[in-house]
Amino acid sequence: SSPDSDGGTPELEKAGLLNKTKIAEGGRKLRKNWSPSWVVLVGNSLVFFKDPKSQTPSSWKPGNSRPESSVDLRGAKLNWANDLSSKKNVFKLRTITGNEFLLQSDTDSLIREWYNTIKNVIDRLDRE
Ligand code: I3P
Repeated sequence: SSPDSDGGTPELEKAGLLNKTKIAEGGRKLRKNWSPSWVVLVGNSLVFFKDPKSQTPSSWKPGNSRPESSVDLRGAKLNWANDLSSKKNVFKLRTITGNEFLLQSDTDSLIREWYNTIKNVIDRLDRE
């Protein structure tokens, strides 16, 4: 059965530090503002926290820190987007509500892992 088939706590799939910028809100283009973000993939959601390095150690314990924002992956689209940035290793996540994010890491293996993991969740939700 799937990890959350009993309606219990969703399984944490992945967490780590990525560079992030939002580039659209409800289809409306935004000015880029790149910043490091602690990204957590849990259940059907991608959850963004402030960069833990910019906070005191006690303020970023999982139960303790409030997410900055969270993205529902159901119906989302994921695409490599190296044409949308001068940075390398960039992908774009577009939610069903027309919010668009770029996520980036200088580490090739790390960004590929994130891309594949998010893609798997989106594909699983598409099949439901
Ligand atoms: C933006 C900033 C971004 C850059 C963006 C610039 O300038 O340098 O880092 O995106 O390029 O407009 P500002 O700080 O003045 O807003 P990338 O790093 O992703 O290239 P863009 O306008 O070509 O997207």
